[in-house]
Amino acid sequence: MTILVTGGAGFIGSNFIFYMLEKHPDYRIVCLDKLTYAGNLSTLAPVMDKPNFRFVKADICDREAVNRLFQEERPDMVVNFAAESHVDRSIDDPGVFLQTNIIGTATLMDACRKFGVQRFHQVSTDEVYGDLPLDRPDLFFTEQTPIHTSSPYSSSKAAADLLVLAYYRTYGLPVTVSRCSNNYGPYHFPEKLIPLMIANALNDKPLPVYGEGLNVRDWLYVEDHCKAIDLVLHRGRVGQVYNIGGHNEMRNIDIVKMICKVLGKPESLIVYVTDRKGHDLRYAIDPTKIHDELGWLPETKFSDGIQKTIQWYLEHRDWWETIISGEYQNYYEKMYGNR
Ligand code: NAD
Ligand code: TDX
Repeated sequence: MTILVTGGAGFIGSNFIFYMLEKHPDYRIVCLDKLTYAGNLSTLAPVMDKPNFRFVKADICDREAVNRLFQEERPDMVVNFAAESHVDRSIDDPGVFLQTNIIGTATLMDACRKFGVQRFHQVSTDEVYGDLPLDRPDLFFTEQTPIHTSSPYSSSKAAADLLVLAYYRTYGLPVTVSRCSNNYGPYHFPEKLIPLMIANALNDKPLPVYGEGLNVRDWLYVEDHCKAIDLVLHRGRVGQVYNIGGHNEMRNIDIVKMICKVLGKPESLIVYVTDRKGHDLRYAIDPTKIHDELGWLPETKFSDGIQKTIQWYLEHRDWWETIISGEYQNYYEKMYGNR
């Protein structure tokens, strides 16, 4: 079994590669990644020398490079993590989101049609459903919830989902789609809420909370997401969408205060800054389908997962300090300088 993992030098893709090489030592894993600002080859150092792992630097939009790789490797399955993934960047400059997230997905699927695969799996997001009101805790996103996006990022992911389902219906491509809630864990890029707050707190820098910090996200430990994708690949029904989430809703402000507490930092570091444009209020996944059909349940409790994550950032200071000392400083100044 050869699995092509795109975007494997990023946060979730790298965790997925580690998980799959451990769980299925007889599989060959080929990682295709463009190494954008979010991709980090050093993350994959622990597996780089494994005989059943190969890394290829390429853009999923590059039809020639993608076809060449399919010709060489003839993957049985493709798992597409490659994407521009940060909402704030999509608000600042949507173009590359449309290119990578939509055109890139189509390019990969065209190669799948040309060479034939057992499965094309699209890693999607709960953000395609838009948001839920804060005063209706009884409402959740199911697979039947209409697509209703807010940001250029989520719109590009929704467009990709629609294309994936269209390739199933029109060409019979054996696809699956998973829509997961917010992940956290090791190798999370420090532009995102949890790693940003950990890194800033460790450096005694202000902790920028958007608006009043009352927006709610449904947090899942990254390894639980990887396990769910593995299950969908092996036992999921072709043509189906599976929601993934662990009923772990938290307000942003409570997360930030928890990080302060664990690190022994004062809450006076918190600053309330101008809200994100179009900021989604609440995400909450109903995971009944993946539980009933595939027996998936989240295994890591948030209180344990956040401890493990903070510990990881304490022990891997080099990894994130290298990132935040480079080009990231210009990004940070642009996003937060005048906020
Ligand atoms: P990330 O930004 O950490 O990693 C993205 C990876 O894709 C990077 O390694 C980057 O170099 C690569 N990439 C970007 N453009 C590329 C291109 N054109 N060609 C090849 N590689 C390219 O993202 P992440 O948080 O790991 O998210 C992975 C996937 O999971 C995305 O599709 C995202 O939409 C989805 N998702 C993320 C979350 C979350 O909480 N992070 C939740 C649900 C779904
Ligand atoms: O500095 C910040 N301050 C702040 O208050 C940042 C970076 C974020 N926030 C808020 C905005 C959100 O309400 O925290 C919440 C989480 O923000 P992000 O980490 O940017 O994640 P989100 O916008 O929820 O999107 C994430 O989950 C779904 C991923 O980045 C997406 O790739 C995934 O699809």
